[in-house]
Amino acid sequence: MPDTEPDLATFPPAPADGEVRSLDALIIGAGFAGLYAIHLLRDRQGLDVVALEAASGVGGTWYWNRYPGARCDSESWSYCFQFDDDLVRAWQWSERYPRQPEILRYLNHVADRFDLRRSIRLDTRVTAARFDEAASRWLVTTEAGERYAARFLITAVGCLSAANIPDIPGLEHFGGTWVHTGNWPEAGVDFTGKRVGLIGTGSTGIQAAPVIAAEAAHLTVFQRTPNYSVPAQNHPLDETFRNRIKEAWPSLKARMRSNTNGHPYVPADRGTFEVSDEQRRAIYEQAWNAGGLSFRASFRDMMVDRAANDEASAFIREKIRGIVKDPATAAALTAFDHPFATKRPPIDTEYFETFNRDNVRLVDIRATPITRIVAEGVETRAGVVPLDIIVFATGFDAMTGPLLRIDIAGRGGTRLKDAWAEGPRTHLGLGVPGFPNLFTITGPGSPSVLTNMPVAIEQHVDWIAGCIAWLRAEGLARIEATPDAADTWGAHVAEVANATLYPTAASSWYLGANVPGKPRVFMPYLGGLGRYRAVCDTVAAEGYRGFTVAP
Ligand code: NA7
Repeated sequence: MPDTEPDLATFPPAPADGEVRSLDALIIGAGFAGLYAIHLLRDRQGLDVVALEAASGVGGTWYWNRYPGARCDSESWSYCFQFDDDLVRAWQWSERYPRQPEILRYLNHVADRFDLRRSIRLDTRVTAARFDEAASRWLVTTEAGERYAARFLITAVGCLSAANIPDIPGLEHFGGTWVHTGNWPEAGVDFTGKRVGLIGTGSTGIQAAPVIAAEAAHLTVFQRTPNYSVPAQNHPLDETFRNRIKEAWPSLKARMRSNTNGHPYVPADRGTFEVSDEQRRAIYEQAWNAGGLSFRASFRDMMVDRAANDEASAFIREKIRGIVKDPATAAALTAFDHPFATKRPPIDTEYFETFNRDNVRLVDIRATPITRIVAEGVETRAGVVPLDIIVFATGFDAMTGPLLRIDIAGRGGTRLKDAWAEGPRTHLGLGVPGFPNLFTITGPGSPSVLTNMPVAIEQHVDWIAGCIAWLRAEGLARIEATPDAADTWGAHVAEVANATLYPTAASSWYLGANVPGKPRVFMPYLGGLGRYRAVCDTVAAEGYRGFTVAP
């Protein structure tokens, strides 16, 4: 439910039957990345640009993820566009962590404020893109058969937009309703009086469980991997706080742009064992009470030293055991198999407290695996759990999934899915060898999901727009990442990851390990957004080192 209904009359018209609509740049997606790309390329460079968006409204992730409890884990006032100070001043965030409808309202506001809708075709899913070498153009086809030819193809498809629906036998026989959180119906789902099964305990499941439990007759949470979570400590924002942020904005913005993570908090520069046991405990307590993702920034070695990480883990385990009253449930919730934060750590609002409710039960599917879905509900080795609704909070085919679900063919007809059969291969997560003039916003190999996303997105779009402006100024028609540059960058991404604890989490989506058959490659770049920005700037300043260009 976009809060502002789009005005259909202002839409770019569909190409007529048989027509191939010619463009300077075609953008796939109208979330944060697509919206900003339209603004920069159309309004600052005067390019003929269209964005094609599969959804019926703008917003990307925030259009689709309408599940109960959906919220951002970055602080509202930092999770926004920074390119326009007037926009920053104009928008009032109501809570520390914004709910999905508020972010969607914000993105609709941005679309209106910058008059972006006239360049967006909604309900238009891109199915294929093929590079025409003779004309140096991308030929793009949509599900409805519309055709476009564009000099530049820019994917703004998001990192977490290809829903992962597990292949559990028997789903088609289920007598109730099932839904995936990343594809939530606009009309909502009424849980009143219903027996609900929630499969998955990542960030999404952990946000949804307390809200569903409060509405449903009964909730069964099916947990495969116990997850650490730190309280969000969400609260409303008042005028005084908002004014303080606005006054300090120039320095906060500079910090977010130069920081490792794009967030406003700075990771502490102290080692876990450089302080006394009492001091360490006090620091964890303070971080727990402050809440949010910054818990992992309370010591500099938490993500590189197993013993340091174990200390943080032990603290969180103890906290959870202090909340959950039933000892068996508490034990199942804290039987962690990976170091803290090596899988994306959720932040929650009363997730663990939810298991103290009479109408909530945890089923540990490591102990009693799901065998199949039957008409009455979910069958595990311990018997059938009768259900009216199954909610799949089972995540996404992350980072590469949204790109590979489009049939993209580059030079010589090489398909992206073949080029990436062993895992993604990119230069800076921005360009792909063999795929000229294709730019991947927050693609695999860029810091993306390990940062505050809008900051990473702006950096990418700024760089892409700068590159396109340079190509045009130089009279160049093509740019393409070299295989050597992609291999060198890929090796660097792996080397940086391997120096941390992140790759030790066996089932992490950062590694592609949540999707059966997906190559195990650590996809996001862990070198930090500030450092990455400097690398990208140097590449540009040196005439796009690692890319070849052609007239
Ligand atoms: P996640 O973090 O990938 O979590 C998915 C959850 O679903 C996780 O607990 C998985 O268990 C579970 N899962 C996945 N497949 C299955 C099957 N087949 N059976 C049982 N359980 C399964 O996705 P989210 O949507 O929560 O979060 C995605 C990101 O959005 C998040 O990290 C933030 O960046 C925002 P597993 O751990 O794989 O054993």
